[in-house]
Amino acid sequence: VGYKIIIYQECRKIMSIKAVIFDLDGVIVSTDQYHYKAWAQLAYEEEIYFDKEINERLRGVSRTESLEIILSGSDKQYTTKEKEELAARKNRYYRVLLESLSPADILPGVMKVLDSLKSRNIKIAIGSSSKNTRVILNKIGLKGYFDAVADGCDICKSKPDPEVFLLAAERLNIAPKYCMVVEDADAGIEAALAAGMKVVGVGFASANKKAHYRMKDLTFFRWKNA
Ligand code: B16
Ligand code: MG
Repeated sequence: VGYKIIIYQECRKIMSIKAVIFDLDGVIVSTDQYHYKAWAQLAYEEEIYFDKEINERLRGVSRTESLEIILSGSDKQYTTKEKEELAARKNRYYRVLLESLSPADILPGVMKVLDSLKSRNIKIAIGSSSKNTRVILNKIGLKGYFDAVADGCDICKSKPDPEVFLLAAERLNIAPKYCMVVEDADAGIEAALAAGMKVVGVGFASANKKAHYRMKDLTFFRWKNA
């Protein structure tokens, strides 16, 4: 029944899994600062207050929901069409910033964990809210590397809804209870739990006590065969 995994920080906990579903932004690659810059530019142009604390609330949340959070700081009423233009404008700024992305931006410990999973025949997938997932995977040289990709283009309901992770599991043909999610966002932790999956909180979400495992980054992963 898959491999047993012992995670370094909590060696007493052992579990069987057949697949690991990775969030993208903040887990595989650090695009946070690009999202921040692009939203900050938009907020500046629209004369809406925006800071790093507000930005934290956008982590793992879809583009349209992120825009709603930012617009809640404005007195102006925007029409649906105007909101679409704002979201598209932010994405244009973001895509320009993504141009500089390269394999060097893959976060510490990621490649080692991915390779160790592959060598143990544990399936790997991406479960991301981002509609730019394919562009990002391409830029960091991981296009075609995952057994399945489910992203913001495939789903109707963004995290904390479990849809993206359930879709990734379905594409892998593995039952949710055998899947483990790696997430950096509180919304993603909620989504993984709602999907009935195990979840590792990394980075920002390493403070989230609802996660089954928590670690600063993926360099803390340790594996042990069953
Ligand atoms: P896009 P993840 C999420 O990606 C980001 O964390 C979040 O900040 C962003 O708003 C969302 O993707 C949508 O991104 O504008 O590229 O469609 O963390 O779920 O991989
Ligand atoms: Mg994320």
